[in-house]
Amino acid sequence: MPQQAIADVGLIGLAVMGENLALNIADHGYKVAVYNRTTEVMKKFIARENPPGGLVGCESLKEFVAAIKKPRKIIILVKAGAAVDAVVKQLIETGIDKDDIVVDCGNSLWTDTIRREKEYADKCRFFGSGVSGGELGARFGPSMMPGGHPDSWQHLKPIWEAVAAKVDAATGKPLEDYAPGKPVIGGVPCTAYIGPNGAGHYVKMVHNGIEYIDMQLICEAYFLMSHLLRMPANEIGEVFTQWNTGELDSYLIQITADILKQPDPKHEGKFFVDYVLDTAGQKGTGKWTSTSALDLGIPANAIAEAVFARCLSALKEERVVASKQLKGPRVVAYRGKKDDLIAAIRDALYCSKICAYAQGFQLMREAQKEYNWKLHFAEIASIWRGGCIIRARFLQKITDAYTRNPDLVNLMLDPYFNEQIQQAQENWRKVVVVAAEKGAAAPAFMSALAYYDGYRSARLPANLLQAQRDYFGAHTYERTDAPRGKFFHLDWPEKNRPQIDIIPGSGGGH
Ligand code: 2AM
Repeated sequence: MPQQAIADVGLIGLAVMGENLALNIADHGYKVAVYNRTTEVMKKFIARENPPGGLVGCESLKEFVAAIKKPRKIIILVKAGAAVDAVVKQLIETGIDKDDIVVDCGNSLWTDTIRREKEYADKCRFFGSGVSGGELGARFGPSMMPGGHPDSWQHLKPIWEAVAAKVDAATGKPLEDYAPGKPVIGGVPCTAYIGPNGAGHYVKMVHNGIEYIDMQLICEAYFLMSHLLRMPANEIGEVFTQWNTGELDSYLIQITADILKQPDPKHEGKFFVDYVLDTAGQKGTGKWTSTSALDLGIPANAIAEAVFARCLSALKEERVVASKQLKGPRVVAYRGKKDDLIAAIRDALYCSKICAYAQGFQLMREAQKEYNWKLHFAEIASIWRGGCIIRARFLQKITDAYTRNPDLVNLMLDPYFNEQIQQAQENWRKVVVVAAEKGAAAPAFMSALAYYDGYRSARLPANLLQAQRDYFGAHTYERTDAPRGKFFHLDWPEKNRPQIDIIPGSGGGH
């Protein structure tokens, strides 16, 4: 049992992310006090993993609090939701100080972080930090998105910068030389102060929303190659390996190539992926991103489509029944040149990915207005270059785009990305046409294209929509021949009006 404050930092919650982050921090020369509600878990961890003196195992919160140097820096890595509040309250009851910094590193809802910072303000300095990179990221370098009071950040910064993933300063490529006890030296850390209160958790949530659509797009590319070209998994894996040498170079493409080439452990000569049931789970961050987009009125339709694609996949039994009753085109196989379609699918994936990121960044732009943050988009893109699940060569290009123009309204309007879409859009359209013609579901490719075409339309059919709203609900409309902000209502012919009571201005809520 530690007798005095010897630890530089404390960490509560020794599930795999917590354990790995503690080891990562210890690798950088910090002494970490660790505590877990179930003491046995902590004891096993210490017995298995105590790097030379780096961890201080604590059996009680009292011991834990006493072991940490003041002002204490306490990281919480427990399940998002009620457990975070439970732990903070226990720490307060145990006796932490008002200027101790309590950092929630879980996937918390940003509004909870805003609420917690206020709620615990007279008891401690509550801080929220997104952490991305899965188990391996936590162990050897995640991307970290800290949000809270800037004074608290000054205390955390050296630790965050030490443990975060590193990228090469010149190329932006991740420096991934993983070895326990031998942290990567040099490079630019994948962490930067995001903003006050819930900003870090918000940006982490959008990161996850983008991750949803990134994964869905890859899955659609695989699906089209598999269904239209009848390619076996390993051959598709080779295509992904090839794609990973160009603009699409990314962690998700790389692991997809590995997964597709993986033999099945139970069936000789068969591929693992063919035995995985096609129903996707989700933990909610994609839904949160989409809900936030709906709340803020931002058309993040491709991100939402990725969430719905998971929902649709989960209706496995219904789909099996429907597959026998709802008929599609008779001929499914593609009759054109295989290599041409593969190249077109690559372009569809690339263009859709640009749209997906455009939506994610547009959403953050709107959120910063709502919550009074000043987000630094080049920096956000730059800290996603390494450590996190969406790390990709592409993120250097986004960093460059927002460095060129920090006020860029939409990523697609950046000259580089505009040019990229121009070069690839014919193929993108071809893939959407082929998928529709052959009856192969490619919702994210299609939805991203609809976003692109909608965004570049100076005139959309909302003129008719607004006229409809005025007709049945007296919702008023603006005119093309009058200044913006001036609203009109037409006295529609009485005989055509529905027989309902209309309260002007409130309408039927449609
Ligand atoms: P446990 O080992 O005692 O279950 C992920 O669930 C991590 O969060 C685990 O370390 C778990 O501890 C911890 N955890 C979950 N709910 C908690 C709570 N209400 N209080 C403290 N720790 C909790």
